[in-house]
Amino acid sequence: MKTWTKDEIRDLYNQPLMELMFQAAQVHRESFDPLEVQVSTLVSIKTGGCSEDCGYCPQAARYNTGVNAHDLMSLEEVVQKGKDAKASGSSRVCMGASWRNVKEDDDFDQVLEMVSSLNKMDLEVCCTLGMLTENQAKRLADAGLYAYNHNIDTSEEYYKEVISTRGFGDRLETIDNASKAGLTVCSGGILGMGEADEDRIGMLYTLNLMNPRPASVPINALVAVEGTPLEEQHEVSIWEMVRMIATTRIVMPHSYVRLSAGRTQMNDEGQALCFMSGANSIFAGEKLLTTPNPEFNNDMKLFKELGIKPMPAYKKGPKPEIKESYKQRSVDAEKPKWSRPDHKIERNEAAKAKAMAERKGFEPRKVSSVEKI
Ligand code: SAM
Ligand code: DTB
Ligand code: SF4
Repeated sequence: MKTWTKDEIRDLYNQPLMELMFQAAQVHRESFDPLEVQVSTLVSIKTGGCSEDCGYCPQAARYNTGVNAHDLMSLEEVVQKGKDAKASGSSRVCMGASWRNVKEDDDFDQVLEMVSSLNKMDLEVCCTLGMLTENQAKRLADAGLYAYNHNIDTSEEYYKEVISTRGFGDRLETIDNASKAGLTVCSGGILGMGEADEDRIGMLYTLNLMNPRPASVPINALVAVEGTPLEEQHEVSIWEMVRMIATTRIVMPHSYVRLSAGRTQMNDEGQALCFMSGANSIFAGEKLLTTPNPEFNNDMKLFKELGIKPMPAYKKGPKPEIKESYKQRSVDAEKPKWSRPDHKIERNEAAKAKAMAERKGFEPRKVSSVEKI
């Protein structure tokens, strides 16, 4: 498989858009049926109260975003969400938790039960739980997990301008841990955080160097949430999304390219251009993790108009077998040493100060799951 240099990716990215789209559409047809799009449902199994300072994220406890925080969902509730997702045509469920990293505790044991229950329903199961060790990844794989989502978000250089509480290197290590445990990796990023074209190119360069490459690459448009440091960012234009999706498709021809957050900002025609340019996966359902998403019926109407069908589960790999060993807590010999660079990012500090001022005089939110900041 071709590994692209940064110069080559830049040349691709900077082509006239019409040419880029045409090439991407051709490449798409070589590895995928362009009339099939994977439909995945997000379930926020633990919401808000997060210790991190990710500048884009409404779930960071330090910003005042009005997110309805809750502790870990019950197994029954997740099973019901899985049934609903399947009934509406999703072949994949992605469970998200607002954690910095996984810990070997009762909550993780419960997540493992959720994974095995959804696997038994023949759904492709994905999790996004923050940083994780190889042993933790192995337990997830044994429980029947198919994919692990862990975004690098942007280039290594721009990452420092968005997040101060964890390092880019730790993201790469987690991705490596997931791969070593046999999980497929879902990793991509966000457009519209103030990054330059060069950062988008740099992000694709890093993803293309991974071995194995991510099986799926989510391209999110920032959902600018009030109270976050990035609340005033301008919406990403549809042309930027199409350019990024087409370049991603050409650089990683065998990966699913996921048209992820930000679809409520796009019209049907814009989304059709994204599918034409190689996007072949979406998150469906009226909510992403905490922010709105287009209504399911609208998506199905658009699919019908375009002649697209939802893709069945396990099209690219076998369903993982469940191994009872997932129940055994690993005495994590390699105690994770995740870094905390803790440099200062002005806009993150300003958003935190604003939140503290706004909360003054009010009862602090009673959320037992709020982690120590
Ligand atoms: N806490 C875990 C972590 O950070 O890896 C998992 C959940 S986190 C919400 C998953 C991903 O959602 C982030 O890596 C980021 O790429 C994306 N995301 C979060 N907030 C977003 C926003 N406002 N707009 C677009 N994408 C967002
Ligand atoms: C991904 O790349 N995007 C999804 C999923 N992977 C976990 C999350 C989008 C979150 C958008 C903001 C929110 O709803 O909180
Ligand atoms: Fe949001 Fe995940 Fe960052 Fe926490 S670690 S603030 S949930 S993106």
